[in-house]
Amino acid sequence: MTDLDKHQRMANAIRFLAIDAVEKANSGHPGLPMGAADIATVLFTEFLKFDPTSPNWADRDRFVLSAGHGSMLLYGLLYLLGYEDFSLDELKNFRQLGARTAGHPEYGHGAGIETTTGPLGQGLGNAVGMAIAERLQSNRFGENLVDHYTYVLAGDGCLMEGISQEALSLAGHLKLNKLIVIWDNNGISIDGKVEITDSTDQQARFAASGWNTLSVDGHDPVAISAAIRQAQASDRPTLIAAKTTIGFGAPNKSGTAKVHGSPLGAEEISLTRAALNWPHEAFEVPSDILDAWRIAGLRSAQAHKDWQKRFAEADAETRAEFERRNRGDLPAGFSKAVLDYKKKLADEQPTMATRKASEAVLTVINEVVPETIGGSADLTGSNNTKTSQTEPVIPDDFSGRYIHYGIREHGMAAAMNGMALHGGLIPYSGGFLIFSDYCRPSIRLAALMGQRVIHVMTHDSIGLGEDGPTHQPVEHFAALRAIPNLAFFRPADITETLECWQLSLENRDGPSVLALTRQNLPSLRKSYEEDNLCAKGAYVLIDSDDDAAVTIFATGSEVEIAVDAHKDLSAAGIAVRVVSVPSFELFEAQSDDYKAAVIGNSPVKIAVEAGIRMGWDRFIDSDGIFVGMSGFGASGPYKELYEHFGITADAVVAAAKAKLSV
Ligand SMILES: Cc1ncc(C[n+]2csc(CCOP(=O)(O)OP(=O)(O)O)c2C)c(N)n1
Repeated sequence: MTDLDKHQRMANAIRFLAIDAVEKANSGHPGLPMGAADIATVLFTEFLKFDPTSPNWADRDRFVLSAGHGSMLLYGLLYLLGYEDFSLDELKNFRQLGARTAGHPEYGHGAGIETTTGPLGQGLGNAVGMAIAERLQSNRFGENLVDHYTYVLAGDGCLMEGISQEALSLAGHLKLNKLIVIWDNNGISIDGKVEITDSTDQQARFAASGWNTLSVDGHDPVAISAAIRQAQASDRPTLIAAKTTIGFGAPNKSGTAKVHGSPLGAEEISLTRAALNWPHEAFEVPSDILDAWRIAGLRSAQAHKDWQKRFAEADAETRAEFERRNRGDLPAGFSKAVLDYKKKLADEQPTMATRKASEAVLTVINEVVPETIGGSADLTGSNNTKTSQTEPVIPDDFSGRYIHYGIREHGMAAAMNGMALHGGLIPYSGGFLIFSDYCRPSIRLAALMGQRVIHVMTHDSIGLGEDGPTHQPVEHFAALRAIPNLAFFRPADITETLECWQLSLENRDGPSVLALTRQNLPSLRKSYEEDNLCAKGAYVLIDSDDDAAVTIFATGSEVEIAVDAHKDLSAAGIAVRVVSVPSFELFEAQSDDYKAAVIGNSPVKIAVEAGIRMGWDRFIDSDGIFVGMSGFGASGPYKELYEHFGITADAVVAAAKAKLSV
């Protein structure tokens, strides 16, 4: 058997596993795996550094299938290479409930899947983050311990999505030369030929952002191999445009959108078996080819051993620190630093905007948690995310801890997911809360994947004032609270900001968003409490001796309004409680008894929040009083806006009195 024969049979094994699994599931995409099988075979048998027996080896090369609909390409590879989680039975269960082989690759379903992909372009964004993480970790721990490539297989769809522009321009700017994107350039998407919707010169587009670009026949293993070798030697990230035929080998359907999104069908499959000379049963891989793949699975075993040796030779402190960061444990000094600062705040009672409070808190955190990587989407001075410890990361120097992401919210959030997935780092961002819409798809994926990324989102309401309704979040609290497994925090003062930061860092299995104000807020926590009161999501800030006639619930900047209203109502002889609600999600996680006690039985329940009512009936019932927004904001000084929209202590007092008929 010549090398070419062997290559083709190995690639055909991928093709037919995909064909057979899609046929059995009666659902899925055979076209991409068939078209990209040659590329994948070259990449995995000649280049990728990985160890199926140790799939989470920290210094493995990362492979991201950004075109997640071609999931059978990845599952087939993982089975052929000997990853334990991907047995032949798993492949036969493709797309079935409970199988590791979900419709799109799902992070956490099985070792070997580096990220969840499916929403096109996200994988490319994640890969940029992985490549950034590699450079950062390599800078910190040395090339002896961190020295790997990040490979991406992207389709036309990934490159058409807007996120690709943010991702590629950031990667080009940072000169992420160990990022290699292979574009499955098959000219076909679902509606037909790509040329009916797009005429971009992709290579020119990447080159314009500082990429090295190559083009190659994606069915010629020698040419693919040469291109990857060239890419590895580049001082810039590389795009390899690999011309392929979608559904390669299917006599009637290849090169058309017919192989996208539906099984080939029995007749076309038997014609394809004949055309590719693959006379085997469904799911049968001849033993010599399976052996060849399993041998390929061993190709980095020695590299892994060598790495382990180098790791063992590192000093004990480096080893412990590397392992701690990769496990995701916070350093030993973290809790003490938080409590010490909380004591100081209780003494000093500072008044400041929560964005400024966040900076003060971050200065404490960044001192003791060296794995945080800050950043902002060009709003550093507004988001207050840069502290004295965080020098900028620049193209030729990754010793810093702060990334100027540029005006690229979506690319930033996707890259942060990639950094978190890579391991060893805790990324946090800065942006305006209104532009959570610009990165929501990536935030959602962080929640789905259970990744610890922290988004600092400032200017969180009409309280931002003059920038007006385009910049004033109204529905965003509700929209972010709606994402499962996302912790959305709206702290009311500096102590709550500290507590919410602590909770975000301790939330290892999901993302957090901190919604922070532009306007100053007083300290509302009057005494030192060792317990993190925000951990319960809602807590009684001001209790009432008598059975309270009124309970006021509020978040963030509106807790101050609730406290003022409490004063006025108390002066009028009305018993009032105030409940601060920094996080709906954490509140829901408490016991029924706790929740019932916090909500209480006051005949009048009022919620105050400078956003829409959605979600608040949980606290105040449908007949409760909501003091907040019911439409878009307006441009003007913020105090006037609060008056204009009736979000004031006077309004709360008047509404309470009216309801009590006093
Ligand atoms: C953000 C997003 N929009 C739409 C889709 C639905 N979708 C899945 S695959 C696809 C076409 C992708 O074309 P291409 O990347 O060329 O893949 P190929 O046809 O080569 O398999 C579309 C529109 C998606 N998965 N993600």
